[in-house]
This record gives sequence, C-alpha cells and structure tokens, in this order.
Amino acid sequence: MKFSQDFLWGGSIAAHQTEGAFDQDGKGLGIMDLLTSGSYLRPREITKEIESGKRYPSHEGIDFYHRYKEDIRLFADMGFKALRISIDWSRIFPNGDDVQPNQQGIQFYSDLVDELLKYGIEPIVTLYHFEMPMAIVEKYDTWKNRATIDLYLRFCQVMGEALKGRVKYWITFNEMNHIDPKTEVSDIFTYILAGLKNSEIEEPQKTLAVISYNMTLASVKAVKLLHDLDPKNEVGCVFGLTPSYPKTCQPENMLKSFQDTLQEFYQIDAMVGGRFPKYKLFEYQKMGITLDYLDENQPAFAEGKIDFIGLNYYMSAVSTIKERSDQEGAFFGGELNPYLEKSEWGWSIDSVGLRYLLNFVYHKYHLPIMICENGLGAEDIPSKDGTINDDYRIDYLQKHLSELKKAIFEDGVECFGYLMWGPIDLISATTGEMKKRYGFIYVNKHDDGSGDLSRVPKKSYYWYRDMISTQGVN
Ligand code: BGP
Repeated sequence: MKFSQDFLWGGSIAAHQTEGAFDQDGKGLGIMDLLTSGSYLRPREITKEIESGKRYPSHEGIDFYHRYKEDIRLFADMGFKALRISIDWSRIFPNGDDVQPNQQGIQFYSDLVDELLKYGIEPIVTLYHFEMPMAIVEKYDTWKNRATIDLYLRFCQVMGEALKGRVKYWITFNEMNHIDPKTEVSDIFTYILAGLKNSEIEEPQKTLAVISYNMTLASVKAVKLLHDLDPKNEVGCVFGLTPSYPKTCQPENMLKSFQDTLQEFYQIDAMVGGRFPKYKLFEYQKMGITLDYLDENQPAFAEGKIDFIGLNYYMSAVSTIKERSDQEGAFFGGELNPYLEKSEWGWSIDSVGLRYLLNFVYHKYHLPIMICENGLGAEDIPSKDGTINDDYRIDYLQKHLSELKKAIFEDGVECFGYLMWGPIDLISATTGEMKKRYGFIYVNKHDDGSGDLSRVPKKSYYWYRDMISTQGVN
C-alpha cells in the first residue's frame, strides 16, 4: 500500500512557537508574548508590560525568523511536500486597527513562502494560531466584540492579496473548538484563543458562547473572502479533536461518550452544513443564552462552507457516567484508559484512535481531511556523542501512520496530507517551555536560557525521510 504521489507529507509549526523576534520589524505584542514559562502556564494579568525577571522562551523562540532558510533546507532534505505555517496577526497589524498594515511583516511571510516554493514545498497557511494582537484584547474586548470579526477579515484580506497565487491552502483558525460554554474550559484555552482567563470572566457561559459564535462567524466569512479573492484557494479550518470512548458498555455510558465526542463538532457542523446548528441554539436556550445577531448573519454560513477539514489528533479520552476523578494526566477530563500507554506529559498514546477519528469525521461530513497535527512530546536527552535516538517517536509515528493507511486503503477515508506537529523542536503551547520536544530536528536551546540554537537531526529525521521517499512503504 503506497500513498499517492501527491500526498502532502510534511509538518506543522506556528509563528509564536518558532519565530522569536517578538518585538522586531514593527511587530506588536501578541497574546502569546505575555506567557511566561512553567508547567501549565498561568497567564498573568492582561497588561502590555513584560515583567522583568520572568522568562519568556517564546520571545526568542527557536529564532526561525532569522534561520528559516536553514530550517527549510532541512525540511526539503527530508523530502517535505508541505509545511503548515501560521501568520502572526500582531506582525501585520501591530495595534490591531492600524490604518496601514506593517509592510515588514508582510515581506517576511512573502519571503518565507517563496523559500518554501523554491523547494517545491506547498505552503499551508493558518491565519489564526493563537496570535491575536494584545491591542485587540485591550481596545476591543477580544472575540466578545463583533468588531473583532472585521479586524480579522481585514487581516485575512491583506494576507490573501499578498500571497495570492502562491498559497493555495488556507486555514482560518486553529482549534477554536476548545471554547464551548457547556464543557469545562481551562484558563489555558480561553487565554490562547482569546487572551482571557476563564476563571476571571464574568458570566462565563454567555461569554464563551459569544466568543465561540464570533470565531465561527469570522471563519465562514474568511472562507468566502478567500474564495472570492481567488477561486483556486482551498480553505479549511483546523480542529483539535479528542474522541471519547465509554468506560463501560452500560447504555448510559455509551450515550455519554457519544455526546462527549459530538460536543466538539458543532462548529464543524456550522462550517459544513451552511447554518449555525439548531441543536446548539437549543442548548443555549436551555442555558438561558441568546445570541444577539444570529439571524442577520445566517446567510454567511451558507456562503462560507469549508473545502476540507483539518484534524489535530494527539489522544483519545474515556467518558464515564460516574463523578469525574482528577487523575494525573487526564488532561482533557475523563478517566485514563488502562489499555493505553501515556506520554511523559500524561497524554494517552492511541494510534487506533486516529483511525477511529478519521472514520468518524469522514462519515459525518464526506469532506477531504488533512491531518494537520500529530506527534509525541518527549524530553529527548542527547546521548554522550550528541546523537538523539528517539526510537519512541519513530514507534509512535509508525503506529499512527499504519492506522492512517488502514483508514485510507481499507476504510476509504479521503485524507490528502499528514503534517506532523513540530518537525523541528519548538516552544510548547501549553507549558510555554522547550523541554517538551516534538521534532525530527533537535534545537539546542534549554529553558534556563542556555544553548546556541544549533540544529541537529534526530534518528527520526532519517526515518521520516525514508518514509516519504518510499511513499509510506517503509
Ligand atoms: C495543539 C496546538 C499546537 C501545539 C500542540 C501540542 O493543540 O495547536 O500549537 O502546541 O497542541 O501541544 P503542546 O505544545 O502543549 O505539547
């Protein structure tokens, strides 16, 4: 079983986790620039000041801003067919509502895209990967305010025009599904998606419903805008999905796990189905939540249907009808699965879950799927001779790719790309640190500030290169 010639093998990175240069060439402050390092980051108060004495590993990132040519050369050497990057909104509109966009920011992304194209690597561009200008949180009250939708669309327009004809695949948002008024949302997700600490939001349920609705509406409007700008554009949205298994076969437990899994899908339903789903409005009604400008925007949903679904998959979860126990590592709630191993960060490792999810999503929507993130975070300690023998990563990826193959060749799922998360070590989004590494390429940078940022291919680098060159036969 060989993957097709045009299968998009590659990786995914995000601007705020790699670029660094957080205050260079006219970039404004973004929400992620205020995250200090530490396990399960605790976003500090919303203020524009950077506290002295605190560490902000993302400020330097892995210096991709200055070293992207070297890194892309390594990706090309591995045979990458695609690289998913994100555009940092705060580089383009440093104050959110600037009269003119920052030309230096546009130039950087234009050069980056050209560098990818030079090697025949397809650029896949995410327009919102947690990179909101801080000024929009402060002046416009983030996604609570519908004016933010227009600011976002202006940003999309500017970048859509700047990269027209060179970028075909666009992604409107990364993982907006982590904000939902019905589920327990942790501070980390409201912060990275909207610059807010959930525990400090007044009327949290109503606020989360408005934020979620406004992001969904912004996405469908961006899809239309990008389609109008160039009919050749293929536009999708990326969701971080965690399928839920029932802890027992008790019918009530089956139902609960089905509902837990579906809970993450209402935004996709809106983007594929052409209207904001009635069942979600019914749920809001029961919670006493009304959305103020729902009707006037219904046509936008019909006009902005996505062309493909982007999936980020890391783990599965277990649903139980009993009171939830706060077990260590049960990151997304629920119970730990006794049949599965877990990563050093307590994330369950479940390659079959990928096949399950692909089937679930494909049967529900009949749209092509791009796997936009999947990978294993590990500490990766180099051996004495400097090599990094990450056999555990190879094992993880091998098993996931084998399930992907089954999904495509045995189940008939239409999946046209596999973008491994963090092909080069980068700053972790949830810990703000370097310790949790995903890459095929080691970056010599440590959380105490040491390291010369040099790049060293790990064992998995050569494994992935073979995997691509043999089209998955390896
Ligand atoms: C996804 C995000 C990525 C990435 C990944 C791994 O949810 O889209 O930005 O960071 O998770 O998470 P972490 O860095 O916390 O290990």
